[in-house]
This record gives sequence, structure tokens and C-alpha cells, in this order.
Amino acid sequence: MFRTLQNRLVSAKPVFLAAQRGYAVKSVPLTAETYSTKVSRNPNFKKLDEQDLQHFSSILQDPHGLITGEDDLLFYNEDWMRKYRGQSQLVLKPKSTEQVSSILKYCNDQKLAVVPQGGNTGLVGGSNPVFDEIIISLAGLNKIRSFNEVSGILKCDAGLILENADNYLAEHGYIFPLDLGAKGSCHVGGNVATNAGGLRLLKYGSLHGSVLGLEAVLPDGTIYNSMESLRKDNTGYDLKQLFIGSEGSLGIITGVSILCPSRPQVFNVALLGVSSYEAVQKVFVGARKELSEILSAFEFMDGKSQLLTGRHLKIDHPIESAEYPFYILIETSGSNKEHDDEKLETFLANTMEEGLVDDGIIAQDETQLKNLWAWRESIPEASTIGGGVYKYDVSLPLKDLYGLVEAVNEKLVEADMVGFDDESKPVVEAIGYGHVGDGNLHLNVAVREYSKTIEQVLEPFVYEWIQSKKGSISAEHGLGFQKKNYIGYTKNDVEIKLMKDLKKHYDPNGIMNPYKYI
Ligand code: FAD
Ligand code: 2HG
Ligand code: ZN
Repeated sequence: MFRTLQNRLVSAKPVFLAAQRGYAVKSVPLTAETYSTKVSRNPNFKKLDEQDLQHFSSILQDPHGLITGEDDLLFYNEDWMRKYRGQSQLVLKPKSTEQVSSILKYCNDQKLAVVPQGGNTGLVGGSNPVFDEIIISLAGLNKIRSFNEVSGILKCDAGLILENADNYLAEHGYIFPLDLGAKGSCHVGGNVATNAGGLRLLKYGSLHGSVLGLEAVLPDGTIYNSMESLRKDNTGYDLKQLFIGSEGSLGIITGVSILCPSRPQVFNVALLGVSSYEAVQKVFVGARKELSEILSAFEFMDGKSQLLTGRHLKIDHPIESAEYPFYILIETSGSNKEHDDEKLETFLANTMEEGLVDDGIIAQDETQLKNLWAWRESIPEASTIGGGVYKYDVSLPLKDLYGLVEAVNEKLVEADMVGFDDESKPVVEAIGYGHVGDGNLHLNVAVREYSKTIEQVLEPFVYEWIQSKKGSISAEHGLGFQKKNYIGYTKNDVEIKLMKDLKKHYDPNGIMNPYKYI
């Protein structure tokens, strides 16, 4: 039988808020210097001058709308992983779509390059400048515009924080169809711009399906508005799809209209210890079949990721019986407690009887449920505690998913780089975890500091390995700066040409988030 938690584990750290990070550690090297052989400033872009600042002041009419102080600029210039640092001298914080439009029109006319920024939680260096691009932060555009209790359609500003959107919806019996570890900081607009996947894509699908309409400003200031879109509308090209996952390369999203499902009344979470990746796959197949419509998340974590997370959270793992090579987190959500409890318990008991699961725990209350999720949601942050982390976010056929972690570990061992407690080794650990239900692996290589030597061992090796299995080099985080030169490992020449044509058409001066994407 499954053990229960009985209030043993109640002190898991809450989900990390990027904005609360300290900056006491080493300063982040400039992206332009680290990658000087890969990128140089486009000489066609104008450099910011006093007249530009005056013009922006006249548009924003608010002294807090312009940030120019070096210390204040740091948060916006640096990325969440502290891997990339830009040199912007100006952050603009518009409060309306019209202000965004006036800013972009002026920047386009003057050839001033810009970077749209949401919560700055992106993991591919997409939200930070490389040189002196102006950062346009959406943080001031953060209102709920409307919510229709009958249709479940939420209309909001792009800068609304995801958690605030979900809390609002909870009061009305609805749920945001996306959930992820950075929810306390990331913006709904940033989520759409990256086409974020998250922890419940298995149940609610991708934003390409749930986003019904958008409001976005093109580089020349034109406001595209499809916020009144209907659930079904087959008149012409579905233009909003172009912006979903465009990572700020075509325009700035200022408003989002999204279809939200009813909030499930019952949630269950189980954490399981298993002995092989083979067993992980079998449990997944069984869960999809047996738990069917109530299965809302199926996540896996390797044993090393849990050791790292334990060190980070400074608490014992909830499954104390042994250290397992793999762990699975299953979430069910539905409307009938008795039914859901029984389904999950029966399923888990069967998997144990079949020898697929060795040990496991089911959360007994809301606190325990959150604590079990913390063992999954805290991994991205835990992976940075060595000093830095190389993150790869990949789609692979399920059978090959963990093979990449094994191949990378072999490569790092061959290069004599790995040593958890050995300070002389540059790599702490290579770990794997992710959204099994979506065929999405997160490979994190925790390092003591970022270095060209490690990067050259990892790249293009990782990308070539993914290509050999016909996977994608980005399942959810996007291309940003990190993968700009590697898109060819996943997309063919025709696809890349069509993308470049679109970019040229909508952004002929190339001012939108330059040096990234394609
Ligand atoms: P930012 O980081 O500010 O920007 C990301 C990109 O979008 C940049 O290219 C930026 O220019 C562009 N952009 C932002 N806002 C706009 C806008 N309004 N208009 C046009 N372009 C814009 N991602 C997942 O997919 N799944 C996960 O499970 C997940 N978990 C995470 C957990 C943690 C702890 C962290 C730190 C990150 C995680 N991420 C995840 C990555 C990240 O949170 C998401 O990519 C998120 O969607 C980014 O939103 P943001 O508002 O922070 O955008
Ligand atoms: C997650 O699923 C995120 O936790 C982040 O996509 C993954 O940090 C990562 O590599
Ligand atoms: Zn993820």
C-alpha cells in the first residue's frame, strides 16, 4: 500500500521569484564580449541621445516611466540564469498600447533597436539586450480588461503576471490554461511571446489553441487587434499565430484574449520512486490509459536532480526509503473526489504490484500537494546553485528522451569535467527532468562558472544528437540568443527562408529584438 505524508514535509521553499534574486555573487560577463566572435553591433542602428530621451519623456509623461540609473538597469540587462548581460542605457515602461505604438514608431523612424521584456524569466537570453538596445518593459501594462463568466474568456494586458491572472480566475471558478514554475514573475504576454508549455500542457494543450486573440504593435506603430475573436473563425489567415512564439521579433504584444477552462475541484498529487527509465515510460502509458481524463500532469525527474534539489531546499526527500534513479510526479484533477482518489490509488497499487513503481507518496492536503510539486518546480533554480547552468530544452521521441542525458554525461566524464564535490572539476552535474507527457526533456548542466571550454564540449554535440533522433532543439523555451545559430538543426532551408521573409516584411529595419531568433 502507498504511504501517506502525514504532515512530515511541510517546509518546502515556495516557488522562486526571479525579481527577488540577490546580486551579491560575481558579476555577469557582457554577452557582447563572451560571444564577440558570433555577434557585432549593427552599425545601422542609431545610438541613443538626449533628444531621444526627451522624446520618450514626452510620450510617457511619467518620470518613473524611464529608467536610466546603472544599478536600476541591471535587473533588466541581466537574464535569470545570470549567463547573459546587455548594455542598455534605457528601459521604457509604457502604460498603454498607444504609448507602445508611439515609442515603436519613433524607434523605427530613428532606427533605434529595441528588446521587448516581460518578467525576464526567459531561459535563452531572449529578453535581454546584447548591445545598447532599448528595453521596453511591459510591467506597467498589467490590468485585467474583462472576464466573461459564461464563455470563460479572459482579456488582459500583456504585462499581467501569470499568477495574478490565475488567482483572479480562481475567484471565479476558472483556471489559467498554463502553469509554470516562474508564475510569480512571468507575464501573460511573455508566455504568449515564448509559447510557453509548462506543467499542464498535457491537459490544457498549447497556447496556439487557447489564445483566441491578441493586440500587438508592429515596428511601424500599427496596432493589430484581434481581441474580439471568436472561438471559431475561419476567415483568412490566423494572424495571431505569427506572434505566438515570435519572441519579440515581429512586434510587441500588448493584450491577450484567452479561453480559460473551469477550475477542477479536486487535485491529487503523487510522487513515485522508480528503478529505470523503461519503467517511467510504462507508468506513463498506464497513467494515460487508466487515469484518462483526470490526468493533468506527468513529470519525471532523475535521481541526481532530486539530490541537487534536496541540497538546495535543505530538506530530506519525501521518499526516504532509498535513492531512486528516477522519480515521477503525477497530478490528477477532476470534479469528483471519491472517484479521483479511488482511480489514482488503484492505479498506483497496480503499478507497484507489477513492479514498475518501488515506492511512493500521495499528498493528503493542499500543503503537502504544494510540497510535492516543489520537488519538481525547484529544480530549475537548484540547477544554478553551483554558479551557473547550461540549459537545453528539447523535444525527443519518448524512447530516446533520457538517452541525451546519458550521452552528455558520458561526454563530460570523457572530458574529465564532472565532480559534484570536487571543486577542481568545472561541471557539478548533468541532470535530466521534464514533461514526459509532452516528450519534452530538460537537460541542465550545472557548472561552477560559465566557460567556453564547457560550452564547446556541449555544443554542437547536444544539437547534433537531437537532430540524429529527429527531435527539436527547443520544445518550449524558444531560440532567443542561445539558439539563434542552431535553428538549422530542427528547421529546413525552406522553413528558415519563409521565416526570414516574414521578419523582413514586418520589420524591414530589423529593430525588433536583433541578434536573436533567426
Ligand atoms: P521574458 O523572459 O521577459 O521574455 C521572453 C521572450 O519574449 C523575449 O524574447 C522577449 O523579448 C519576448 N517578450 C516578452 N514579453 C513580450 C511582449 N509583451 N511582446 C513581445 N515579446 C515579448 N517555460 C516554459 O515554457 N515552461 C515551463 O515550465 C517553464 N518553467 C520555468 C520555470 C522557471 C523557474 C523559470 C525561471 C523559467 C521557466 N520557463 C518555462 C521559461 C519562462 O518562464 C517562460 O519562457 C515565460 O513564458 C517567459 O515569460 P516572461 O514574461 O518572463 O518573458
Ligand atoms: C521547467 O519545466 C521549465 O521547469 C524550466 O521549463 C526548465 O530550467 C529548465 O531547464
Ligand atoms: Zn519545462
